[in-house]
Amino acid sequence: MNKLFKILIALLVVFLATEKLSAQKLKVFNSSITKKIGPKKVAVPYTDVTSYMGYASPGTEDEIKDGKKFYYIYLWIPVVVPEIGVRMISPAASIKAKNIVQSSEYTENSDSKDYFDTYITLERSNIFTKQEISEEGVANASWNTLARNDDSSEMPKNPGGRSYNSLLRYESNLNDPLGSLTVGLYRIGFTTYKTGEVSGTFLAQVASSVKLPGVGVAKTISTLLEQIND
Ligand SMILES: [Ca+2]
Repeated sequence: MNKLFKILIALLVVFLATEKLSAQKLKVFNSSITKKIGPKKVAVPYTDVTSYMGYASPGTEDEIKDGKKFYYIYLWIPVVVPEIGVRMISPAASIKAKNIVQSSEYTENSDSKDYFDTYITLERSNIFTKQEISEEGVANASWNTLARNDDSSEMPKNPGGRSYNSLLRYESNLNDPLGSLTVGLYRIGFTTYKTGEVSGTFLAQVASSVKLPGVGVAKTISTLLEQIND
């Protein structure tokens, strides 16, 4: 190998490594609230962000809905909130943050290069107290979809260069009993936009402009109960 060729290879490696890093760098999670700084309107970041790192493997979906294989992450919201933000990126971006829930599925598959075109929903149940949360209670609960998102331009592109990652914000609607952000059990539904298998690592974040003391984010009801009954 001649010297020039070696240098070119080295440059290519550096370029690809940088490209991958920049492709997966998450920006601050902004709320829908803005404040005026001089003549500019600037979005105010959420102050409470909980991160969940997971891995979805084909054939382990929780439900097939409208032909899509849906996976759920349960969410306990401990206080009344004005707005909730949810975003998801696949493959999981590496982040430095407080409040990271790392699932065992993620730990076991963190080397995986698989990723999927995310599609997310935020759903609220008719369960409003911790005491009502059980496998059976959740199986019989009714769920109302508050918001959904497929692709968001606010999210980093996937390693293939496509804007396929998801972000949603939902503001509480106090005029609608089904649409207000009360204390209660919620879930983040996720699937892949195209009908097919969901496979790969992901990072999901739940965010609020008010503190969520005792928030819970878990793949299963038993893990959620362990978290919120600590
Ligand atoms: Ca998508």
